[in-house]
Amino acid sequence: MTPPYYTSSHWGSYRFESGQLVPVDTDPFPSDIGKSWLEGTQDKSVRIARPAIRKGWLEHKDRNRTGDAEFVEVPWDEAIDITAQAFQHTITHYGNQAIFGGSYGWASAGRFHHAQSQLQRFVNVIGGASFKKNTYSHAGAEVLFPHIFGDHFMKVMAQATSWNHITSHCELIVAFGGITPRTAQVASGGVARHHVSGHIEMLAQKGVRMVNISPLQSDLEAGEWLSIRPGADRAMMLALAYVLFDSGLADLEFLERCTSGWQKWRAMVMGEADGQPKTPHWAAGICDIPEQDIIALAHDMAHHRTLINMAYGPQRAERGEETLWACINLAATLGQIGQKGTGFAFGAGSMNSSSRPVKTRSWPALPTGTNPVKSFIPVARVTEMLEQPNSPFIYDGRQYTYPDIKLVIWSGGNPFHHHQDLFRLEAAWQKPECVIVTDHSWTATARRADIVLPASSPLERTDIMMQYRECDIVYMRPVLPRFEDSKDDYQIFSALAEKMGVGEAFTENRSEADWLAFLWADAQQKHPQLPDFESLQASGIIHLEDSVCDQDFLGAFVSDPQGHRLGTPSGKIEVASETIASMKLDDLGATPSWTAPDEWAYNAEDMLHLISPQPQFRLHAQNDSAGLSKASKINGREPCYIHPDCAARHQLSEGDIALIENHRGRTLAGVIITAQVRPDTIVLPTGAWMETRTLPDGKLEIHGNPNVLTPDKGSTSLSQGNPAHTALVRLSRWTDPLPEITVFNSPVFVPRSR
Ligand SMILES: Nc1nc2c(c(=O)[nH]1)N[C@H]1C(S)=C(S)[C@@H](COP(=O)(O)OP(=O)(O)OC[C@H]3O[C@@H](n4cnc5c(=O)[nH]c(N)nc54)[C@H](O)[C@@H]3O)O[C@H]1N2
Ligand SMILES: Nc1nc2c(c(=O)[nH]1)N[C@H]1C(S)=C(S)[C@@H](COP(=O)(O)OP(=O)(O)OC[C@H]3O[C@@H](n4cnc5c(=O)[nH]c(N)nc54)[C@H](O)[C@@H]3O)O[C@H]1N2
Ligand SMILES: [Mo]
Repeated sequence: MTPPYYTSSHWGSYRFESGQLVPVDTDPFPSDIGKSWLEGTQDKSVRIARPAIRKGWLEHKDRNRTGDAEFVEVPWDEAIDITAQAFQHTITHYGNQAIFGGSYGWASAGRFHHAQSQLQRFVNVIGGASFKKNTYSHAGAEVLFPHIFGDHFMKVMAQATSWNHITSHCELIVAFGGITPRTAQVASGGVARHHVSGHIEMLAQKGVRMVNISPLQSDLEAGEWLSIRPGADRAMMLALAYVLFDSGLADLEFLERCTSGWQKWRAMVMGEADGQPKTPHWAAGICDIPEQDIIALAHDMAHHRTLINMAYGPQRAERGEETLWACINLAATLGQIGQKGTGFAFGAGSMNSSSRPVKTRSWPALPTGTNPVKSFIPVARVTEMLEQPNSPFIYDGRQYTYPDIKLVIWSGGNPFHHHQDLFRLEAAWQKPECVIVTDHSWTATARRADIVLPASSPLERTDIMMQYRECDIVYMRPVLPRFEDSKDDYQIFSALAEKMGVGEAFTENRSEADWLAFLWADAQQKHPQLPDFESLQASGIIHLEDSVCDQDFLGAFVSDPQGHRLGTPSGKIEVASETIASMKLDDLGATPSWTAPDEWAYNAEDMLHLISPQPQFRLHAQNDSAGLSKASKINGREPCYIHPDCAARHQLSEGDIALIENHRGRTLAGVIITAQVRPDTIVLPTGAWMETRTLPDGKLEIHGNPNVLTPDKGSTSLSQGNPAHTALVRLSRWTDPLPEITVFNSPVFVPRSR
């Protein structure tokens, strides 16, 4: 009997049957994203078939890394030789810190073939590399939470109020940025059962009031919509707190018992600190929510069991961590933190794994060793690092220095999708001596590399999906043969390590099968109830008892603040922080306040806010060439969503192509007209593969990639997180002939010159 074939991804787990990927039976709300996975993986025109070296670099080491470069295909042994030499050259002449191995991105969900882990292990055995801290997802929260809650971000998130408690006990959900099944399709490390839709349905059936405070109605369809101006949440939060203090509804007992610095916070809210009382009237003029609605909502919050959720999105914005802090302070002022199903949540719908705390379940990971190099960047400071080697930067209150990078290696990530201000990145990208990419597809980043090494895809390998919040373990079998001459990242780094004389240190003489057995043995040690490896292989999927724990965020602390002191200097929730104040940052003080973002449509009338959310039909830029994503495009471009009034003002009709531009860049997107978005806001989801044309008046991105428009600067100097959701743009109809999209065709391959 042939064993069952299962595989898994960040968007779901599948059985492979009659040539199709069928979502596992246990998944109540399978994601659509998987529908195009097989097709995308088999797309010959986007897959990288053989090692390829950019011709200009191969022949005269030029750094002209543009999207339309020509490549020379070379045999593997030559590619490995050249790549190993590039590493060796960098190490010999500049030292290991001149290698950038930060390589952010969302490659495979498998535990072994996780591209970043493989890369990290490789660079560690060759002496280390400069690296990155934090994520594009929530750098603001990662740096802020230790100061406010006194613990590591992941540990704070592990204490989240469980969905079961929310659905059982909550009477009012106030959701900044919504709670949407769109983003809950995904979780880092894999999904087996999607559950957020079920909880939202349950809340709707119970008639729980849900308030979606967002520029986009679909962020919580089942909710009432308060259409807030992007970037203005902090003003609304301050005003809600104002009503609570002003009406005697603030829980002073909670503030006194469980928080530190609340008088400073109240002084900021009431205007004693800066002369501006944060009244609903004041806030209404900023956030565009009527004064009466703010007052009414504050009263409802105080009179109901209320959960305040903030999606990750509003935090990926200018001063995003300050908004998050204000949200925490609002919840503290309400005083319901620690009670059943209420209080504060972060990103309850931003990932499938959010608000799903489990009893400690740790899974093995590929051991990556230690990195002897200490230089790092906050993840989204990559352009600045390349532009300004040896210059200082501030991060979490300390000053560091950017490394002088000569070699960049990226595995399993796509900076020409995920980074902001991509034309600026493209210019900075010409600075290193060598850029190496391993990927399975000719992404915008691969096209801008010197050495491109074809990785196999997750559908072509054996692996294990063990996600820490899931109760299913999937033994991933290859459902396709490895594409053409592609190799696993493990094979690629093994060959490179071998060439550089550290082969054994990298492989420990283990094959893929040995590593999987090794990881499984580690899992068994952590969880003795797990069956042996052969049983895992035979069954393909193992269902464990669901260890979700029903708990409330900071429940233990709130019931006994002295007995369960937090790890903050005060032992309490810091609604004002002396530590942050002592950093003397230009852009963040002792307690959250309001400053308008630098880009603020209120002051610039012909400008519109651009927000660039996660795409409905893809994971970021993955499988953008395949059916599901392609079918959503308009004339081949990513659709943008605009309000009917906005469309009328700019003489745009449904299906037109819009030119969206600002001082950083410009892009072409298809037009969808909907009353679900604010009239002053354009929604252009992220992830269209960047393709540029150089016109007489400058560069044009032709595919609808929002990141040629978004700003590249730290959200604040505390976290230096990315501010992707803060940008102003102009909108007009594109009337010139439409440039053809060619980014889904293979690059041009040429023979090397004699
Ligand atoms: N404007 C805007 N920008 C954003 C965001 C936004 O909301 N708006 N969101 C940000 C966020 S939260 C994130 S997390 C980032 C995501 O940014 P990325 O993670 O960089 O985006 P992906 O497209 O998922 O890139 C993953 C890459 O890994 C490759 N890959 C997959 N499997 C393998 C493998 O086994 N081996 C190798 N070598 N490669 C593999 C895929 O082909 C793909 O190119 O984007 C950020 N950028
Ligand atoms: N389908 C799909 N799901 C995904 C991903 C994907 O690529 N595709 N990526 C995953 C990843 S890596 C991450 S980190 C999470 C991210 O999860 P989120 O960050 O929650 O997702 P976003 O769509 O960026 O943002 C959520 C919403 O915030 C709203 N928003 C933007 N700016 C503002 C603002 O100023 N104020 C308010 N109130 N709302 C605002 C937008 O309308 C947006 O729809 O999503 C995950 N889920
Ligand atoms: Mo993310």
